[in-house]
Amino acid sequence: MKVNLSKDELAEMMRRMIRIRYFEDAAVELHKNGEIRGSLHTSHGQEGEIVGACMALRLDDYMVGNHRSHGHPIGKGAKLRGLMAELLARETGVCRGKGGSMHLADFSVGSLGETSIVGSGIPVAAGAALGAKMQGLDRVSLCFFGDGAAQEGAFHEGINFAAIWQLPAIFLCENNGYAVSTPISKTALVENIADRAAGYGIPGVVVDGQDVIAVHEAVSAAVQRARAGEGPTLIEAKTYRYLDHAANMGRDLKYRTDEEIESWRSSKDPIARFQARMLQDFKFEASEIEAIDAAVKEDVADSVTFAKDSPFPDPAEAWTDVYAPIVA
Ligand SMILES: Cc1ncc(C[n+]2csc(CCOP(=O)(O)OP(=O)(O)O)c2C)c(N)n1
Ligand SMILES: [Mg+2]
Repeated sequence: MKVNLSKDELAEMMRRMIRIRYFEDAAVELHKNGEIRGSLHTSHGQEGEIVGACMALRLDDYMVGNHRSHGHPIGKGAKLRGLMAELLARETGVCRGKGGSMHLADFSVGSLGETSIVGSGIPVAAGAALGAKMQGLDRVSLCFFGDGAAQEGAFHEGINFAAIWQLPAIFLCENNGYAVSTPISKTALVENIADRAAGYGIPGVVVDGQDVIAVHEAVSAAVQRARAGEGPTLIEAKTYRYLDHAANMGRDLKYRTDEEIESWRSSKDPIARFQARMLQDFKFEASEIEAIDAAVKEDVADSVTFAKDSPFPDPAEAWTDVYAPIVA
């Protein structure tokens, strides 16, 4: 589906991709210093599919992430201060410092949350889509999950449920080729995860995840179908993560070569590719892109200052906001 994007929308695509990249660059540094505790999964290399998908959604549409999900709320339009404060476990974080890197949720942009349980977001997204349908809202629900998650039982149950109820859901598999150190060739015999859509009676689409516009067009078509009451779509974005599975996790496993990583970085980087198109096809001036870049750098630096200046949560409130109140 061809989408006519305005110059402002194209600029916004670039802005959101580099917001993710610089935000995560900063997070990696903070993790190295020991200021961010616990594990940190980054999406360097995957910014194209994240932003292409999120920008096909409305602000009030739902989005569910996974363990590698700093980029998803940023792609959906979240402000950086609350996200960075959450990574640094501060009271001003989007989950008041009690969630951390793997549990960002920002309801103000429809980001329903993330969990570290691989595959668990798929039924949650189906549930959000069911809720929208039952309430007569024309919202859609998009779930990001990895190629590893596509091998979990929750994938089958969540997608089949959404299919039989014709729910307004989009299931977006971020196929980055690996689940930690296990290549997709060892976990699935089908060539494409999207081929499995046929088993649920829904459309399956494969898209180049390094091409932000191609992803945007594929997801826009799925959103249109979903809003029209025609049910879910399974989209597989072929992509790649540049860094280790998580910070300090997996470097010694030697499951992929430096050459492989370098070839994706040098010839398929979603930001560099889109920047080239902005200059050649969309007639941006280099100075316009530089201005976006400089503003994002400032915004990321501001989020770090804000987070560091914020207090930690009061230990007396350890249980506040953790459980939903029981309604009799
Ligand atoms: C149910 C479950 N099984 C195993 C794990 C351990 N684990 C964490 S991330 C991960 C790999 C997930 O791979 P994929 O879904 O491809 O996402 P990616 O990390 O590549 O983005 C695994 C196995 C887990 N957190 N939850
Ligand atoms: Mg993966």
